[in-house]
Amino acid sequence: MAPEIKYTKIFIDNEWVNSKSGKTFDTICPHNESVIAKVAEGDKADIDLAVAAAKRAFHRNSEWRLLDASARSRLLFKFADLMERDMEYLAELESYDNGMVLSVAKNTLSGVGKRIRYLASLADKIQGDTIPIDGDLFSFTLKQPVGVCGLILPWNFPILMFLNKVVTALTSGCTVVVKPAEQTPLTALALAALLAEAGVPRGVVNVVPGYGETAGAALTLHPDVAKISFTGSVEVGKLIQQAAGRNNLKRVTLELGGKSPLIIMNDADLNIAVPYAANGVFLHQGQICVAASRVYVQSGVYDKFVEAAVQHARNLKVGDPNDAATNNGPQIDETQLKRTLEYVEKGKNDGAKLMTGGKRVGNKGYYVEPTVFADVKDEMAIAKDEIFGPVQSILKFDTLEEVIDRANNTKYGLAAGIFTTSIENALQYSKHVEAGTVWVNTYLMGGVQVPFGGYKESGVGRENGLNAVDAYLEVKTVTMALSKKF
Ligand code: TXE
Repeated sequence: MAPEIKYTKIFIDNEWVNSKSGKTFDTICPHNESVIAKVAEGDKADIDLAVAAAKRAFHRNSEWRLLDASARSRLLFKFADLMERDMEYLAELESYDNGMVLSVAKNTLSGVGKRIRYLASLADKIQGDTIPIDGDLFSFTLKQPVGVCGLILPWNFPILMFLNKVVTALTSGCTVVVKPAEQTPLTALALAALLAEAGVPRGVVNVVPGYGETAGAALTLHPDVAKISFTGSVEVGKLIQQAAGRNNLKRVTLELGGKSPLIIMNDADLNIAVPYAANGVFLHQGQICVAASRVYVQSGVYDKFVEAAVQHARNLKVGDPNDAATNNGPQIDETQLKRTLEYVEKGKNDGAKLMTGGKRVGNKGYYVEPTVFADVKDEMAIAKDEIFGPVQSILKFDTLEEVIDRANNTKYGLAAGIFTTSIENALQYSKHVEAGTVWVNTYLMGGVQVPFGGYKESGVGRENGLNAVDAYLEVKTVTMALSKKF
């Protein structure tokens, strides 16, 4: 049975409102292409109202600004409790709106309490320094929240992305306006309701569903927004930096795409490497920014690896996200379905060997077969571009030296992996590969405790880890004259 849809309006000042224009947009179920709900379509006028609310809530005398830092933590701990209470419902809603396989949604959500509590616990550890400045002076620093933050979310992991950004911003003492992706607005609205239930004061969290070119762009151009944190495509990431440069030099954190190289050495244990490589690119139908979308296999194990990878892909069951036996659900929308199938055609035309998959499954819902290409060459589109679909591209290499250069020959730098039993190989690769995350003999293993972000065009800044809050803080130096040396 479909989960109940409780919230479809814009959330401003802890109230549910229609869009100023009265417009709505459809959110579509990727499994069967049905309209799940009509959602209020925010644009510039609604963003203006939401930013004004967030600005009021950030006033120095507001309830939010006068809260003790430890009280901010406690409030977010309460939010974690509420999320855990509603875990089943939220997983079902995420799966319904996004097409995420239900077991994957449940698995993703099983760690959210820990994630929120880790980030929230940083609130009263935000400390400045006292500094031994020259002269009869005393200097100290204050770390202060940057102000109103615009948080623009992608559709691939809507709940997780909401938490990484919103919880960190609130922990830092900022107020926020969230613009969820137009494909997946529902869970962000459900989480806003839980934050209000946890006791977040009016205006601290505002959620405005709508399109990127309207609502999203208005947020990036708003003079009262001090910072944008964005996860999405490189193209839009660049637009956001340009927008920041054109108006008030907003602080910008960007988590963008990738074309992550996974290296399989001759000495790797293939029993482990094959399933990790497959999971790395097929989990969530390949709609993962760190997807292992270039698999470089050393010549000594190349044929064996390809054979096992093809077998693995063929065993994956594509189907209804609610079915317990399903491994792969649908792509998010028709655009991503077409994009994936177009890349399959490009791969074939460029001369890569299609080993399995490559076709749409059925004609309702945006399903694609898990696809494996062998004999892929570095210059082919399927080796260069982020496909964001279930397409494994396998390339051959001879030496570690050679493959490090090839792995780095990309505009991206989000993640990388290596399977090897040699510590030497692992360390050389980890040092020289240009990527924000490197996995050794594993893949996709993450945690809120570790920093996450990209080199090169994969992004700017880091999320998570002990320094997660830094991206939402300004450092203020205070210097005082004293009558004698302090
Ligand atoms: O991303 P967009 P799309 C990559 C992936 C995918 C491609 C396109 O390769 O195939 O991007 O996906 C908002 N000003 N990733 O089109 O457009 C938009 O409304 C302000 C990687 O969905 O970048 C949505 O909320 N905002 C990725 C968000 O940006 C704008 C996750 C992302 O949408 C805007 C998703 C504008 N001008 C896609 N235009 C990852 N890094 O995990 C759009 N938006």
